[in-house]
Amino acid sequence: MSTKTIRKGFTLIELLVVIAIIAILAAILFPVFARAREKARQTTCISNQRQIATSILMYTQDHDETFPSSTTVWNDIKVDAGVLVCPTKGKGTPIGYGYPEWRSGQALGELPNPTNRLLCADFPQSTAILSGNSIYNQNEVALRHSGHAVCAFADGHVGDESQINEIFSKYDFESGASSDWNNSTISTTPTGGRKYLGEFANTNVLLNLKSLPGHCRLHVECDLFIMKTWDGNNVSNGPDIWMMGITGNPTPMINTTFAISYTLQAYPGTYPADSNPSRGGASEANNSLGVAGSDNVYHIVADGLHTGTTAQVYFNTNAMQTAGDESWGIDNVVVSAL
Ligand SMILES: [Ca+2]
Ligand SMILES: [Ca+2]
Ligand SMILES: [Ca+2]
Repeated sequence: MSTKTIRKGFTLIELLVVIAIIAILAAILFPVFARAREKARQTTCISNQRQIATSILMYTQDHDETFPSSTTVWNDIKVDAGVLVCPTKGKGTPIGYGYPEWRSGQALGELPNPTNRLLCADFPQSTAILSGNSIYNQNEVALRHSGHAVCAFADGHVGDESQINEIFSKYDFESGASSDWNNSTISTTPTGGRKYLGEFANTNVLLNLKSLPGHCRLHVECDLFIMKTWDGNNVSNGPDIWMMGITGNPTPMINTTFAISYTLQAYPGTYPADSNPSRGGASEANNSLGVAGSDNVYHIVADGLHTGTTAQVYFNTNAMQTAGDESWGIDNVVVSAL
């Protein structure tokens, strides 16, 4: 009588193969599940922002077609608290959305192209540095939905964007100055190795912008590097005035002085009206650039009235000493047409 062994269970190899297959399937499927979940959250976010946009537009209709102030917008629009939560950001952030500061008090009729004028967008934090959930620039829009931000626009439509249309020019000079600039002098900071446009003493630096979208004003931001012995409001070896403006406008957007080797400067005020402590209002610690003979970095923000498809922004000084004595440069220039 022959006995045939009947196998029970699996061999170790079979078990390992099954485990390997499960692991491979899991590796393939888990990212798909994560993407599907994120897609669902994004859909909720789009629905939230559509309600917010509708509420902002209803408020606008009730207030002489004027957009709400960025300081009161979240109270002005009457939406359920849950609508203000971006599901990707989570309930820990009660207001997940930001309102563009530059929309404050603007008239609906002023917007040349409502289809690309922002009303609301994913915002990185629940309490903004300046005022409650206001967007001041591109960096304050959070690209948290698979590299995109959900944004609502002034015509009521909602889309997902990787770039805000209202911000069209950004220059960091890391690979030189583009032909938009009349001067291509690039230097590198001793500390941090930042490339910037400069250094200059009495150079009139011009930025020529073309093919601008329809707008009523220009918003310009830059990091201004003030280097060596600036004399501020001192009439001896000064005043050391720095200006930024739009060519053709009667007054510059910024007209101020900076001091490193004198006690008083006009910034953050205007020259000649204001006297403030030297090196005050800087956006970084003293000497963060490591320039021999001291330096300060100022984050300059200004708006100027402008219409038309081309514009020229100027950055210059008034009767400075030589670049060996005192100099300046600019970095991270962002221009928005609003
Ligand atoms: Ca740079
Ligand atoms: Ca000097
Ligand atoms: Ca001087």
